[in-house]
Amino acid sequence: MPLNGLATGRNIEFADVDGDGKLEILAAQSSRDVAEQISLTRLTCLTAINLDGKILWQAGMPSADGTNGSVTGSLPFRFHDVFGDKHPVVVCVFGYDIQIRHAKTGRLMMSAQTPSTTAVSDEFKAVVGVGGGIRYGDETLNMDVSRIAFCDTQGTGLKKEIIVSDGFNLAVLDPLAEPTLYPIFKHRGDLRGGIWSGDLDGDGKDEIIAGKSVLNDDGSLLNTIQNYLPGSSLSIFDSATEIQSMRLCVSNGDEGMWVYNAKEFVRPNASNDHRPQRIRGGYYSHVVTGKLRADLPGDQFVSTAFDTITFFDANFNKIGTHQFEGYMPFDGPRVVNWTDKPERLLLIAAHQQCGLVDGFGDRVVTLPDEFAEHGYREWDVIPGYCADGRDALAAWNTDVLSIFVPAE
Ligand SMILES: [Ca+2]
Ligand SMILES: [Ca+2]
Ligand SMILES: [Ca+2]
Repeated sequence: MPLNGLATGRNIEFADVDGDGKLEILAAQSSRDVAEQISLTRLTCLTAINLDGKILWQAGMPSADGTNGSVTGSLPFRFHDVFGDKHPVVVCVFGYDIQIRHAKTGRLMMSAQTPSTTAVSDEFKAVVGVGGGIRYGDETLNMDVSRIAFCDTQGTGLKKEIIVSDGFNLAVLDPLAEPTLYPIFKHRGDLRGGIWSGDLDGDGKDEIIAGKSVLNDDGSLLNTIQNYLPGSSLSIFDSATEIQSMRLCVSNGDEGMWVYNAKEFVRPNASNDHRPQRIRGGYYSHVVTGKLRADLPGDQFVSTAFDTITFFDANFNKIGTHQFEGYMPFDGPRVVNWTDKPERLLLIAAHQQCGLVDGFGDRVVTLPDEFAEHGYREWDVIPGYCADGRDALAAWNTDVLSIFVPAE
């Protein structure tokens, strides 16, 4: 399908936008020119497109040059069932306006100013540091939201609350609040990196991990992840089985990786008496998990480091490494359900020659020549796309997006 530059980088979400059972895409654009022209910050255009390339709706202002982005990372837009009524909506932030849009039509259902930022103390500046072009956020304005996530701090059983963050400020918004989208609580900290929500202490309400901060369901600070420095990745696994308790992995540059029992973070003074498992020797990216090896119990874990992929068993013992010279791996491998066997395969790099590899690091699926012909830069897995539940692969550049399914 044609993309016509409407997606900047990897800012595409696959979703059944109109509820007819077939997938569409949401493509987000960040154009510096448009941002300057109509006073926006990150997201400048959001387009719902079906897989024939027909535009269903568009918000913001499209730019002919979608590659001229002022923002290279992820843009603030998400498809989610915010009202818990099985009618998902699109949550997006244009400039300092957070919006909830009707997914089928793009019609604006509600909008509000993004929450105000919290003033920064000198103490906070001293802790966070000033190197590497890091800024604290504009002290006089509202949040320039860079991330959207969802949580359930009220214990409703559905993730209906919206988390917004600009990297230093975080707010949890109630979509049914009066006034509209009013914060339930706000938090200030070094929140750069991913946002996770889930029940860490078993009280039926979500805790939130954002950057270094571990927050209780009422917004109070439970703990700080000291090893989580800028550039680290955080991976959290809550699929507990007999030999796997909930794990929290912090990979931190040359220092290697720390593996914590995530539930330790909710205990008082946990950081003093809890010793994480330390994995040395190499730089690790985001960790993924899946059933990769039939000969080993439980699931396995995988992380990439430059051109090396490292496999771990269910207890985070290293079981193998494999080198992929010449390929640029993703910031974390992708687990793919591609064969009729229970074992999953891995997508390591956006490179045709790399193919799909198994839990031993061997290439078992060769990708078609079309991958190389189009020079796709962005790839993703579409979970459960096939009628039999198997996944599809999507690959795209600024002009065109293709979806690939297993051959048999
Ligand atoms: Ca659809
Ligand atoms: Ca909880
Ligand atoms: Ca709690």
